[in-house]
Amino acid sequence: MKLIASLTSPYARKIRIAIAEKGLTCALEVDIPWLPETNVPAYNPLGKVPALVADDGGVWYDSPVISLYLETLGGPPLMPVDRVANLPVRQTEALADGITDAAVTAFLEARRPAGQQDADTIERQLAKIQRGLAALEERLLQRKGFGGALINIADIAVGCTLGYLDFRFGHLHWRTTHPELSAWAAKLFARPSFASTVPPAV
Ligand SMILES: N[C@@H](CCC(=O)N[C@@H](CS)C(=O)NCC(=O)O)C(=O)O
Repeated sequence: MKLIASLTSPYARKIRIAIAEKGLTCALEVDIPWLPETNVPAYNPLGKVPALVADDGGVWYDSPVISLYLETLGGPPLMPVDRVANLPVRQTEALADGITDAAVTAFLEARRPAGQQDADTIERQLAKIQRGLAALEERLLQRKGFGGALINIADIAVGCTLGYLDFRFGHLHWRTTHPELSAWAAKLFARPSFASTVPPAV
């Protein structure tokens, strides 16, 4: 099995952590989809990481689908088998991924030359991040979709979202305004799967 990933992608980090938590063996092929020489479109027509090449040659993307595929391979389950019990877990995962989408969009917009940036786009994405964080804090207070004693895919997705905010949006100081998430993330970030996948400073 081979994972096509960049080391800074929060979605790819989600899968790297899921693979580690499940104790699966997987080669890592580092590929940066923004570079002209990227090979990512050969695996994923959308040109995005992560993509996973299974041992049977099948290729899977995007990160929620790869997570589902990993569940078929054994190891500790990261989502409930029961479809009804699975819904709040996948909802929390989708909320976290959506915050990441907004953060990535805002980051890319803010990286454009000053005269070409659209302040409204950045503002709109930042509002999504703030509303999303408030919703995550509330869901965590209600323990909705989070794993509790056993880590699940929603925990991993939320951790990768918060890790991405640390990486690109340190100035938002999400810990100050979200104490429940802050205390919860401190324990999560100490796990070897998280500690070993912190994005490199670039
Ligand atoms: N929904 C996708 C998002 C993947 C994604 O947007 N990855 C970014 C890296 S952080 C990417 O490859 N972007 C390249 C591009 O958009 O061309 C997932 O969960 O896997």
